[in-house]
Amino acid sequence: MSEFSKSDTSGFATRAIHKGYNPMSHNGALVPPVYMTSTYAFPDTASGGDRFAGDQDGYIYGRLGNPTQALLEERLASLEGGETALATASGMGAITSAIWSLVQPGDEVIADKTLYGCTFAFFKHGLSKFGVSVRYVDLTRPELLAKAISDKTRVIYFETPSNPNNRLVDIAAITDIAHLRDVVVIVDNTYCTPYLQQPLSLGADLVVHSATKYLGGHGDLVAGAVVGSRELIDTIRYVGLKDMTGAVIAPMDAFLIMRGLKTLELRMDRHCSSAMAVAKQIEQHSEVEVIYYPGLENFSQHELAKRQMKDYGGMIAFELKGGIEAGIKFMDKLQLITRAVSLGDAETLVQHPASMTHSPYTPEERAEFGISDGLVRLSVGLETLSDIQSDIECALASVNK
Ligand code: 7XF
Repeated sequence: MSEFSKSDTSGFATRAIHKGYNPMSHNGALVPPVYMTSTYAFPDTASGGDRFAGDQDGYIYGRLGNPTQALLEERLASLEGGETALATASGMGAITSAIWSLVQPGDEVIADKTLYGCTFAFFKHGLSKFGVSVRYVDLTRPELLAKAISDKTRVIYFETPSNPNNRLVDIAAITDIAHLRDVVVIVDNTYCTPYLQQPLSLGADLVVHSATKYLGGHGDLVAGAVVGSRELIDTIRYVGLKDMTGAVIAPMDAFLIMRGLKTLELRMDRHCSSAMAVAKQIEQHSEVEVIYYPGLENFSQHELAKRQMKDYGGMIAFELKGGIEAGIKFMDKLQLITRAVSLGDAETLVQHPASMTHSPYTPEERAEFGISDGLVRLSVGLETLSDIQSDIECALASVNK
């Protein structure tokens, strides 16, 4: 097969495995080569100058691009349904490169009330320090956005489902309001991956990812990505990344993400089916006060989840009746499930948002933004389901002992 026969009408898994690569152009190598180089030779001096001036195609220097990275970007763009993509050194590299490219002093960003802790910290300590104000609006209620948006608003930013408490934001409803005012909508699609949700098809302008999570999928790298129109991505690459953050992805990490992408569909199906079973198990347990999983019938935004997501993901958040003490006891009793931050790995991971991923928030901010102290976050992995479930059962049983 040649790369040309694999157009965008191919299925998701086919594009995740083949998109943009023809072995026959690479000595028959089945797997794309890794270009471990920081710089590129110019055929002559004039060509070098022409490339810098943008008058000639061709690689210049590793901070501006690399062929292994370019192939990953082509695949990510195809999977998200975007024109093009930029891979970065981390999820925070993607978020900061995008936002620094879009704002200037005096502008305003509107962000949802629940965000990953370091995204919140960037808004609070980064943007505000340089004259960009951030207004936090509960975007689960789009009518509040219509009231909050102003002539100063340049960017609307949210996660759906949100980290850590799985609140959902109606992407189409938000973009309808934002686009009346010419505001760029950025959606963090880390929890879903493009297999479960494609924000660009619902009107969003940019999608950002922590590729550290499901896209890489094996807990062995830190990386990120931004996907969107060529106009926006070129600005983010040549201004935000090249001159401001320098958050360049390493070629080997680009290669490893492509290896992960080959099994993304398979892995996500398994994450989703196991998480659904685990969520039902936790929901019916007598020690459990509240559980947030979009696939449960009792989840307050279940109808939106059905409409917006292909399946309900691998992330569960819950609180035990005994609050934070019971939650910590539960976590410490787990034998198989690993106490660690991050998510989307083969290993099931558990963490305590208030003291870990969301510790950049003050206790008052956490209370205001719905991140309760007793919340436990579970990233359901790919182990044998009955082993995950019996570990949870034993830990829950020992909470009151
Ligand atoms: O820079 P990173 O690759 O770690 O990505 C930052 C990031 C961006 N968006 C979302 C929704 C994320 O979850 C993350 C990273 N979150 C990890 C977590 O929540 O466990 C980080 C561990 S402190």
